[in-house]
Amino acid sequence: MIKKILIANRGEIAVRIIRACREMGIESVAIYSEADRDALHTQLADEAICIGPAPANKSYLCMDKILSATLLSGADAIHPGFGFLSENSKFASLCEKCGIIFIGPSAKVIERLGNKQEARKTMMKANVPVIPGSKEAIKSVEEGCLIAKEVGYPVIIKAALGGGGKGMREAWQEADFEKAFLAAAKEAKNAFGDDTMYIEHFVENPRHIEFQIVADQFGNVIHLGERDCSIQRNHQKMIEESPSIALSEQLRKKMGEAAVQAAKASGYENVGTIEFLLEKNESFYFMEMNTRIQVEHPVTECVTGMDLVKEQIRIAAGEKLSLTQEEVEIKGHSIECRINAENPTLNFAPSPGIIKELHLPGGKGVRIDSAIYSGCEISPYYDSMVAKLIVHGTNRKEAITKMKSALGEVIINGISTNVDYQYEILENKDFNLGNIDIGFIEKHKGEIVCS
Ligand code: MV4
Repeated sequence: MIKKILIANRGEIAVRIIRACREMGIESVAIYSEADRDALHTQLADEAICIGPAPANKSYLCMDKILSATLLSGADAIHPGFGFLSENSKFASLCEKCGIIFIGPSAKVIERLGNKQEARKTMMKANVPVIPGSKEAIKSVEEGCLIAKEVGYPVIIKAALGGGGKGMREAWQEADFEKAFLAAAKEAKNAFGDDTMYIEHFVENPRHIEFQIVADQFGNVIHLGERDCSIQRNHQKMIEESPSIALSEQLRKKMGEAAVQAAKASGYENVGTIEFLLEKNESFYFMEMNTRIQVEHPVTECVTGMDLVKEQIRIAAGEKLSLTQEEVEIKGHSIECRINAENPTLNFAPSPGIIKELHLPGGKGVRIDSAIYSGCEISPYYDSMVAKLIVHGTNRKEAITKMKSALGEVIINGISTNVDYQYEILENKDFNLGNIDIGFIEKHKGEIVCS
């Protein structure tokens, strides 16, 4: 039994978790920084504890302060949300040592999957398709150069501890290899304190398709279908949808089985996401596994009718999965637009400030996950995502229409947002045809101008 949960996060995801707790009759404890005294999550939780100054490394990333707050409040468990400490194996391990339930997989599993090179090896052993590339970590530029030739150009050099695009370089021919390798390794050493590198063949113009999996403590694993997250800019996703129109029922089954296999092979527990690259010829490859609840989880909730945050809590409390794979039914089509405090006409520069006037849409099949309110301040210290607008329609066309209608209603005055930019994407011909891949934003930057 879990009676009280400390939420080690802020913003909309903290609010999302507080709501799940309330519905389940579980007490919630918020932590907040000095910049978040008036934040919605601080106000909505049953209790709130200030844990330090605005910079995240003085508050939301301080493991000792968060563990002290948990023990002080008498919470049984910590929900880490996403970002911050959510995929930090040391934090999960400290929770375990303090007798606090970490709502997520074990520290060991987080660590193993956090090393992308190790994860690759685990997947190869489990017969999950991986991108052709090096079998082991690269020991020198010379060795890397030989392996790149074997793998075949273009190649991509990646940091074992990377992710989100850091410590990563493409090399299109042998003459570029050394420079790319050294640059990637240097960036990795700076960002992660480790420059273990590996090489993969560079997949051109793929889609980013990810599968939601759910695993209990008894080895039961199911998948909840996929999300197409190809619409992104600088590794920041902008629009996510489920299902992906690129998948036939047959391909969905094949990729879903690979995702379940991936989770089983890594001893996974709780909810997680298997990221794949999907080529036009339907070849797909494991890229990495995310060991947290994700920003875009609501689109999966819309099409499956499940509550993934409640499922996380039930699993952490030792309950069995509430359904079997056969009972999972994908209904209709869901799209999420991330609304950010940023200025698309100034190269998406962050736009912090006070929201002077606010109107958010509603109605059938329209969902808002947000922590903003009229008069609230968007702090420059944290992520610029201020709301998620999620719609659910009977098919993709209806979902797009609904999203345009909902975006058209949004009023957020006082700061700049990407709402108009999102609207333009939804009007784009290729988007409507489903002609999308990870290069979409770059390819259409001349047409989607937001003037
Ligand atoms: C790749 C790739 C093409 N080929 N690996 C980007 C972030 C990191 N998770 C891995 N990434 C990529 N790995 C191979 N072998 C292209 C990307 C990539 C990407 C992947 C998913 C979504 C958006 C992306 C944007 C640029 C590059």
